[in-house]
Amino acid sequence: MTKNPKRRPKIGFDSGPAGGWGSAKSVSEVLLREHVPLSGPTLLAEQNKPDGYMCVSCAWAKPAKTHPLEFCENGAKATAWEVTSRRADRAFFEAHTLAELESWRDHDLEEQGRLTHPMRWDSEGDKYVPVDWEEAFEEIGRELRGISPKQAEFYTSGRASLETSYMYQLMARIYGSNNLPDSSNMCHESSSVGLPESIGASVGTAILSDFQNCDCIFYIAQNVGTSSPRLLHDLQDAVDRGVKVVTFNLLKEPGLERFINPQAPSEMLTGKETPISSNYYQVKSGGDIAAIFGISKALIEADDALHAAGITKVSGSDAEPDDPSNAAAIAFAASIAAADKKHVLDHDFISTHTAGFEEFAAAARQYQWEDLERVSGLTRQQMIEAAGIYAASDAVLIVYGMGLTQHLMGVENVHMVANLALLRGNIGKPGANICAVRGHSNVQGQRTVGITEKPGLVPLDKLKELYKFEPPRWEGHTTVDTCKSIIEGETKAFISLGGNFLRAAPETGAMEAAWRKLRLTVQIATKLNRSHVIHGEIAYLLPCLGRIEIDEQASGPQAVSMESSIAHFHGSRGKAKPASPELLSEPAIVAGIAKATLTQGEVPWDQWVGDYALIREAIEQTYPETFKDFNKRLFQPGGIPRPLPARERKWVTQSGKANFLTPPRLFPELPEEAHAEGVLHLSTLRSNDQFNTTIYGYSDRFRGIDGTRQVVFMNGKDIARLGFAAGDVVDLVTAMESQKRREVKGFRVVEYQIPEGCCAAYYPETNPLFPLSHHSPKAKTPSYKLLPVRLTRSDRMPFN
Ligand SMILES: Nc1nc2c(c(=O)[nH]1)N[C@H]1C(S)=C(S)[C@@H](COP(=O)(O)OP(=O)(O)OC[C@H]3O[C@@H](n4cnc5c(=O)[nH]c(N)nc54)[C@H](O)[C@@H]3O)O[C@H]1N2
Ligand SMILES: Nc1nc2c(c(=O)[nH]1)N[C@H]1C(S)=C(S)[C@@H](COP(=O)(O)OP(=O)(O)OC[C@H]3O[C@@H](n4cnc5c(=O)[nH]c(N)nc54)[C@H](O)[C@@H]3O)O[C@H]1N2
Ligand SMILES: [Mo]
Repeated sequence: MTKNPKRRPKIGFDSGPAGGWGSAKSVSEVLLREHVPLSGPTLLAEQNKPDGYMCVSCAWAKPAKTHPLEFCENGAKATAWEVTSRRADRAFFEAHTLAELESWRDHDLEEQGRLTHPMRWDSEGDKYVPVDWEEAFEEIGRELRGISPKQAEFYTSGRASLETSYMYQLMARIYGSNNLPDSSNMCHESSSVGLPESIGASVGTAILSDFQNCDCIFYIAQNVGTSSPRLLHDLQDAVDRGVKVVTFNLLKEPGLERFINPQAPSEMLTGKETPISSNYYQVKSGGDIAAIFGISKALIEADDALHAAGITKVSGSDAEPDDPSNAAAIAFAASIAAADKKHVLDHDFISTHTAGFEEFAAAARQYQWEDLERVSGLTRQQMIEAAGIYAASDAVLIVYGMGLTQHLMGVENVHMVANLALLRGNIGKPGANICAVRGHSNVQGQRTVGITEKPGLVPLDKLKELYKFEPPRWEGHTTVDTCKSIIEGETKAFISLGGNFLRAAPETGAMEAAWRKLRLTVQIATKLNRSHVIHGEIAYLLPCLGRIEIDEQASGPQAVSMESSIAHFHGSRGKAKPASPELLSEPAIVAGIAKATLTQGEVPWDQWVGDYALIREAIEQTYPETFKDFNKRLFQPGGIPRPLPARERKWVTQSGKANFLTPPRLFPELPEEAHAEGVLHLSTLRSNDQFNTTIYGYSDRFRGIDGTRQVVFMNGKDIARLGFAAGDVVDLVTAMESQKRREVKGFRVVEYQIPEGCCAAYYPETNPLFPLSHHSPKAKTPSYKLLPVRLTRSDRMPFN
């Protein structure tokens, strides 16, 4: 087992810019540590190239004209992690019981390397022992046939290809289940619910050229340097053109402040940094609705003032609003006028294209600045300043991430993003759109080909016609519903296409206990994780090929495909030698389970596995408009654009218009105990040395942390007010639903630039704190970015 890092934790060092030598060093460290074969660097050169493989890390776009090396620090780490020469092989599983492995850390489990052979848990020795593939499929099929389809869950992490995902959802539906929870339920589900209501689009509307055509970017709640570093190139290019990047984030994130392009030798040698954010507003956790209301209020009241003065078209310094009661609005209107702008709001757009403006405007006018300031954590001046930049720009691109979606009011956050865009027609024109930055590399695409618990989103009649079966029409389980059903003992079987559900989901304590009572757990995976070492009565661990590996089938080496954050489909060809000859591809494993389980439906499973082009044909038949000429265009440079009606200002909503949707309040209602003295709002985050529950290492160089992940970032005033000092060790206790104690122990206090009343710590170490009920009521996305907690002095030293 990998030993605990012996180096002493280092905290608070200067992190340096995003990219730069820190990034280069971090990449070379991981290549060495993972004993990546010499072909590794050559492999990296193929990443995200038109005919290469799609990165297995994030979902950022693959451009038509690529950089010489189209990968980033985290893409390189993810590649090294997959093509590592380390192996969790027969000898490893012979040497360790699962009871022993349960005490290992996330990092140490995955660090053992790639899984090499199919396994079944042996209860006598408490070990995973080798099993024959066919035997495994046969027993899984028998078990699934023995329960009601409602008692089975088919989870997907967002990495599986379009081809595998299409097969997987088809298998689940022919079996009779819509229980298709997926990682996006915990991620961008608030967008999947909120954007259709606002603008009739289930995904963001931005494409890469919007970065080239915008004259301003509002960058909200996304940590680009860590989570999607390749996007930094697009931001850098925009900044070089003079585009303002206006950032709203809970933390001061160094990756959002400055960047050195690690692929530009001159920048590396001279240390030339590009400042990313022109304006950086630190909002409180959950403060974005108030912040955007503040900006909207400034805009709407300035517009009102101009109208009151009879000035609808402003030019030069004619703007002399005659209602002196609102000095700020007047000053603001004058500044707009000085900038020679025609209007503050785009009234033509609002009247032609939208509904609900009056209600929204009335709410914005009504909110008091003091309330907006208190909830957002920003000053009135800051909100007016941001509004001024917004109004002075012709094409504003709004980019956002998890800091908006993972909230009780995540859907309302997304509505507010759309409201802001609609005020000035910032949607459906070059440079102006909404960019929802996705996480997993195919999480968006899986939804596109039918991975969803919502039957209304799938062309069920088409599936029925093509495959001759009666699809289930009932609403399936989201991840939160799945957790509930597992905890209540309703669920009997959990099939997992990748991922680490037990670590990623909330309510870890109750989930781990209930997980052991499942009748059947089947894990299709590349590396060992905690969702495998804790397991059901009958447990299979089925190793699969990774996307970077050559996938040889009857018709030759296969390609697969995915959808990027900007709704383009791309082909991907594996280039590396498989980690073990005993691995099967994901499509082959899904087909194996399907054939052993299903008693109805006509699907050519074997032909599909022999030639993935046939699966793509089936996808095209199911979704003819979205996947027109799919096979022919698979490797088209820049990808196949998916139709996005909202980009053309076609609003596929009930009203046929884009809707201003007014949130009922500024901030979520929390139980009374959450307002008690000493309670802080915890936001859970990622470091740049992890990919979700995959922990590459213990360094977060951006935030100046090395050698530990057991830290809690706090405002200096809160540290003092609560009687702590930086470096103290504390426990975190959930300050809601306290009849059940939820706590995590041994976290070092780190002073950080974070608003008072808020604190932050890493996920997944903090997941035991989250009550299952603590999620957006509409999207069921857990509120991972705001949980009331208390801090108490710890009797436990940090684990690492
Ligand atoms: N290196 C790395 N890359 C990744 C991943 C990873 O784990 N590691 N995960 C992938 C996945 S699945 C996803 S979904 C994406 C996630 O990528 P992000 O969307 O960047 O998600 P987080 O890292 O959780 O951080 C969210 C950011 O929101 C800020 N924030 C938190 N709460 C609030 C709030 O209430 N308001 C505002 N305005 N800001 C807030 C935090 O300070 C943080 O900067 O990244 C993907 N890429
Ligand atoms: N507290 C808190 N919790 C969160 C979040 C948060 O911000 N805070 N973020 C949420 C978000 S945004 C997400 S997306 C989820 C992530 O939840 P998941 O997607 O379930 O988790 P991952 O950590 O991405 O899964 C890692 C595992 O996937 C397997 N794997 C890797 N590559 C492959 C492959 O090619 N094929 C197969 N079959 N398996 C593979 C490996 O075995 C690895 O151990 O977590 C959520 N949980
Ligand atoms: Mo995600």
